[in-house]
Amino acid sequence: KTTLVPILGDQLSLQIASLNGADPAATIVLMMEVADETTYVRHHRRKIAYILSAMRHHAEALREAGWTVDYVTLDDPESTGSFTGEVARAIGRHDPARIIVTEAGEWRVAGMLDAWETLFGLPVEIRADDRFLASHAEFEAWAEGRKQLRMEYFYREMRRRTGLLMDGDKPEGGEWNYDADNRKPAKADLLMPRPLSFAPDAITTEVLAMVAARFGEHPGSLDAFDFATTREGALKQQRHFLKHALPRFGDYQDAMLTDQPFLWHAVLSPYINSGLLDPVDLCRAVEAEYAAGRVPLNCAEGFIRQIIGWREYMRGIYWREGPEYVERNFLDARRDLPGFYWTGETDMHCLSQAIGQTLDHAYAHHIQRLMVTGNFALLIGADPKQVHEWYLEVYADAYEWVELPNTLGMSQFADGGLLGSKPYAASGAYINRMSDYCGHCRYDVKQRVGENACPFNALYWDFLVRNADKLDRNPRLAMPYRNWAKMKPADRDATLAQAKEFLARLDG
Ligand code: FAD
Ligand code: DLZ
Ligand code: SF4
Repeated sequence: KTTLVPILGDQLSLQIASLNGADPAATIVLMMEVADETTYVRHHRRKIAYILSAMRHHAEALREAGWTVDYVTLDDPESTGSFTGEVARAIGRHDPARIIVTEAGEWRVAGMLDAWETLFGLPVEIRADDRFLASHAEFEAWAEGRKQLRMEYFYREMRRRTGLLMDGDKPEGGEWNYDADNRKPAKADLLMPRPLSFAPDAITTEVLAMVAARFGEHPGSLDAFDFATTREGALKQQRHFLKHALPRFGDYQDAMLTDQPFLWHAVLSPYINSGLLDPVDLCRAVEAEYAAGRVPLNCAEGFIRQIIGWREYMRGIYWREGPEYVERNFLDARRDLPGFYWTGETDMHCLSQAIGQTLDHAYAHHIQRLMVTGNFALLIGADPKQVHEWYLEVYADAYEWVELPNTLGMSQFADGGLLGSKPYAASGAYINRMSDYCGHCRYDVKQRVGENACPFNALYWDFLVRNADKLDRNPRLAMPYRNWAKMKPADRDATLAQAKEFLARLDG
């Protein structure tokens, strides 16, 4: 009898744990395109096209490697539309003795896998996902008994564990973190790197037609789709990044420029999260660039920290906090997310840039997500669950385990400070410092009140005042609250009136 190995859409690696030690002659790999996964939120059409095309290419790669793959397409007329329904049908087709599966990436799907053993009356082995450095138990053990969780300390553990950028038991160069050298504003120039473009092949072309026909109601553009959809393609993009963008990654990590969607970022997250690229291999390749003298330490360290630090840490928090994490709303924020998040049609240039490129490419880089779209949602008091769903929909790299802690925790402060010691709230001055957006905007970033005042300015103060009972004892916000107290009463009134009027227009 055979073993059935379901491989989910974010498990696209030939080394996936569920295939470890398996006998190709006695294994049926099951891959399932299912309606439930494509519609549990209204995913960006580019994201669906990427995932389904990468799945179909991965099925080919598995077959070439000698595996028998049973692949169910989305338009299969018999499809039940769910993972559980499709596994049930596959059991009917193959009569396996057992199921082996790699743990799911999200609570929603983990619940399905947990039910299979009873439901199907078959042994079901759920294996840990060893593409991550820290297992759930290891993260728990690290977090246990600490008064406060901070990414920086977790990150140092991961450095020691992997030996990445370590000089014996000391960090390379003497410091763990070189962020002080990063975060410079950038200027556009002709030598800026651009990610590679991959022309759709026959498989991708077919998927694009299916997605266009089926997901008309979903946001986002399919035009000029140019993602890699194979491991080879993703590796090409990885090499391109190492050579052309990594050498300045750290310096310009927080910079934003008009009509420059990618800057010196890797644009590799969809490939890492779905399994085409291995995160630790990527970090080793980055370390090798540093060792060869081609990349400065601040860039290599900054990049490696994002992956073995932030990425792992977010996953740890997601599983530790449990399925109720999504319900948290520390600031009691209730406003609907404005409609322009789905069109990009706003006269605030920073938002129209960040949202516009998101709809075009299913991509925005970290500072756009955190300090433009996230910051604005935070300032207006948008419902964190709606904000979460928007981020989960619109980015090609979005899976709940990584998106939710970033959005609800880091960006919206809805967990009350588990992930960051203060909310990432900022006025227009921050955006002006890190970008050229304000120079192209109809608003004046230097003004707080009046018809041309940058909306972020009054909203920033309104946010602090509105949430004073929850935030004014935060030592990291002492300075802005002091500045507010020092402001003339008439200026304070005018600022709050300005914010109130803006919010009323937004709601209207
Ligand atoms: P680079 O800037 O080049 O960074 C390199 C890699 O580091 C990324 O590919 C990613 O794997 C990792 N990384 C960097 N920052 C983070 C982080 N904060 N958390 C986890 N990994 C990180 N990232 C996702 O992968 N999926 C998401 O759904 C997601 N949602 C986010 C939502 C919000 C509100 C915010 C503020 C951040 C979110 N991030 C998410 C983190 C980050 O913005 C993206 O990982 C990054 O923009 C991906 O682009 P890149 O590959 O060019 O990254
Ligand atoms: C995101 C996604 C989409 C859009 N479609 C599928 C699909 O049809 N089949 C599939 O196996 N996976 C898909 N995925 C990714 C899954 O949602 C992801 O693998 C789970 O969330 C893991 O917990
Ligand atoms: Fe954004 Fe304000 Fe700058 Fe306009 S002036 S781009 S709204 S920060």
